[in-house]
Amino acid sequence: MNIELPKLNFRDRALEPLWDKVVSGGRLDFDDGMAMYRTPDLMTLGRMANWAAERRHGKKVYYVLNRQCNPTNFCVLDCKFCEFARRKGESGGWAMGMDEIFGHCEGGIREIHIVGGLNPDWGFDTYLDIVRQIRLKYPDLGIKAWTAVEIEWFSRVAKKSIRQVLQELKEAGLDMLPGGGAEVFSERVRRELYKPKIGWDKWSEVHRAAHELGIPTNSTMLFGHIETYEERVDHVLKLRALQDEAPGFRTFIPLAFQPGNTGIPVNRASAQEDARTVAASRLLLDNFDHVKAYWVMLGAEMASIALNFGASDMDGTIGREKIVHMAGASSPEGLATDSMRKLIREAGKEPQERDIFYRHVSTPDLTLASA
Ligand code: V47
Repeated sequence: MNIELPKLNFRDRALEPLWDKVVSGGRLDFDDGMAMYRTPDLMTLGRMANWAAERRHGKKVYYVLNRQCNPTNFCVLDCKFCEFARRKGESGGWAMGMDEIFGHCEGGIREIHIVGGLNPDWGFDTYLDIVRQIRLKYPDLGIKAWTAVEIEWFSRVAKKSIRQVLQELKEAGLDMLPGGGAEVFSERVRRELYKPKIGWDKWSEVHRAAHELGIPTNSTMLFGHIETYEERVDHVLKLRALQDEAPGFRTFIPLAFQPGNTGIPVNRASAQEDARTVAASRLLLDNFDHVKAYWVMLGAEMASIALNFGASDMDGTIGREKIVHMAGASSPEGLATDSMRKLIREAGKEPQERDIFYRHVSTPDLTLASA
């Protein structure tokens, strides 16, 4: 899209060569990433990232009428930062039946986002069947389900290759994979906070295989705990390299860590940090369509501000989110469509409803699919 170049008044000279690269279509490197995390000139960084987003999408900011469904929180893993999972026999655990899962798909939504724990009583067939049954009952509903962590575990319990698991899910009606389970790809952080979980090698193997099978995916980064700026930049550059080799990522979603009762120190958590992380990601990820302002973790007001720091997608209306609300997130569990549109307009942008594949859609009765 041809849009006017803003006249930037650099208060930090270190940003000038980055801007020249961005405008001329050049690529930012690791040192540029660090310069963006270190600059005191956050507002200029934001204007650069906003321009990069508007060059792709004009003033449009996307959202989808969706709902999250967490069919089970029983999990064989024990990750320090997770307040959602329960061990078998522990109180506060659940495993939904199909009727309850169908209940999450009602109300005229266009996308269901399904993730849960690794339930030792559910074989791959149960997870596969959830997708198949939703597809049969709701043929037009977009199904975004199971993170790379789940896919890799299915492949081990079912003794099938990752590719085979993904192929079967696709045949059952899966449309795309969500971006969760990535956390931070640093091995140092993984050993400290989520040792039992897969790291970059397996996570990227799953996403690469999905892209090769024509299944689009998202990607995330959990930030604001013990990770360093270097580890954040490295994380994003790994994703960019994978997107070059095997394209298929739709969005990148920086997830602001909610400490809950985990005892993990919150580090560099502030509105400034959120805005900086969104902007730096937008500028580094020159081969990604969208950076998402996930209002559930950023908070609705911060998500609206992030729309001027390079974010071009607000995820969705959601309703019933559990993963971060069990870790004490103070945002509402859902957002009605009119509130979503208002937040986007307040940022000076144009709300654009989408479906799971970012096709433009319009739901006439906006009271439908409210949270
Ligand atoms: O992988 C867990 C994170 C993720 C906490 O693909 C936490 O469109 C903050 O991936 N504080 C799941 N974050 C959510 C996710 C997601 C969300 C929205 C959209 C999409 C998408 C994906 O939530 C987990 C983990 O990184 N998480 N606990 C916590 N205490």
